[in-house]
Amino acid sequence: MAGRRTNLTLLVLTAVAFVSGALAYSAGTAWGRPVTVLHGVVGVGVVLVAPWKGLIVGHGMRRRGARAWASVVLALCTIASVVTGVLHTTGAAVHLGPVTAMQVHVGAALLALPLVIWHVAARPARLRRADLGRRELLRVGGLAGAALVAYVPTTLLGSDRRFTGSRQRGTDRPSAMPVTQWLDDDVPVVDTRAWRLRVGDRSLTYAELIARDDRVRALLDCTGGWYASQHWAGVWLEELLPAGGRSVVVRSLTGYSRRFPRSDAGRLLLATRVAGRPLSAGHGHPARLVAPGRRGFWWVKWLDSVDVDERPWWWQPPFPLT
Ligand SMILES: Nc1nc2c(c(=O)[nH]1)N[C@H]1C(S)=C(S)[C@@H](COP(=O)(O)O)O[C@H]1N2
Ligand SMILES: [Mo]
Repeated sequence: MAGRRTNLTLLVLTAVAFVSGALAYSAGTAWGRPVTVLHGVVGVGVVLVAPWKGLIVGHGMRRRGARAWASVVLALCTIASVVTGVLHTTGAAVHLGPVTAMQVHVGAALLALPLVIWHVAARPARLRRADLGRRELLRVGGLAGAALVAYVPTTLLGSDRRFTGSRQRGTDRPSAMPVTQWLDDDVPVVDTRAWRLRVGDRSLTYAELIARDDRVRALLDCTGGWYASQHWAGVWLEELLPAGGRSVVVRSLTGYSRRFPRSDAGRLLLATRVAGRPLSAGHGHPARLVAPGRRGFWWVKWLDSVDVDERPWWWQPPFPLT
């Protein structure tokens, strides 16, 4: 493979890896499966193209010497991301000391992102008409086929996983379910006698909420790579909301918040209990949101307020920032 074609192929693979990775993080329901598979296949594709890239890098290093440090960091990030992707997928090592393989996977990719942009801007690969011809399509098809074939065994090794890539931990045993924060929230200690949940201009006490007994069995699937299914109880959000509005914003005492379509309120449970017992501090005491079909980061813990307004639900960062 010529150098220019190798670089173009890697660029396309990298772009698809970033987009499918971000989409796989958003996916909660079964439409996500092809996205996760695509993400894995693209990762294998990067590994297959790596030897050719190695040749190009060898030439470049001899010419540029020490100035190539940013490229070295980019290469290390890419290797770290691919290796941890394989470790998580196959289950070979889900934990790496204090961090998970998944955290390193995403962290390395996020670190690589600005470097990729810099790298492409510094050495733009020009597209030629022949790049979209029959021969190139055959070549790309061959690469895709080989990547797919190589990807299948890794999914068999990791066959106890959900389609999102997550492994079961603590189903029907809330005490065995991990306590997870998106980034840097601390578990707050809440005095339920003083605590109030504000919903619009209503103020609800803990006693009022725990008296409700709407139930749902729902599966929490954290992007950190685990999932658990539990029996949750509380009150459907719809029962508490005023009519109208386009979206509902659910806020935590910590400031963490997510916005939902108003039409989802009938499927969102404001939970005070799990497996028949009040929530533990770590799992959201006094009350948390249960958002069936959505990834864990939507399940706001330690509720403080709920408001309806006219903004569209997507008027928020795609992922939380705290
Ligand atoms: N307030 C608040 N709620 C939060 C988070 C957070 O950081 N802060 N993390 C979310 C994420 S990423 C997940 S996976 C679930 C984890 O719920 P658990 O700790 O009860 O397992 O809580 C969600 N709710
Ligand atoms: Mo999560």
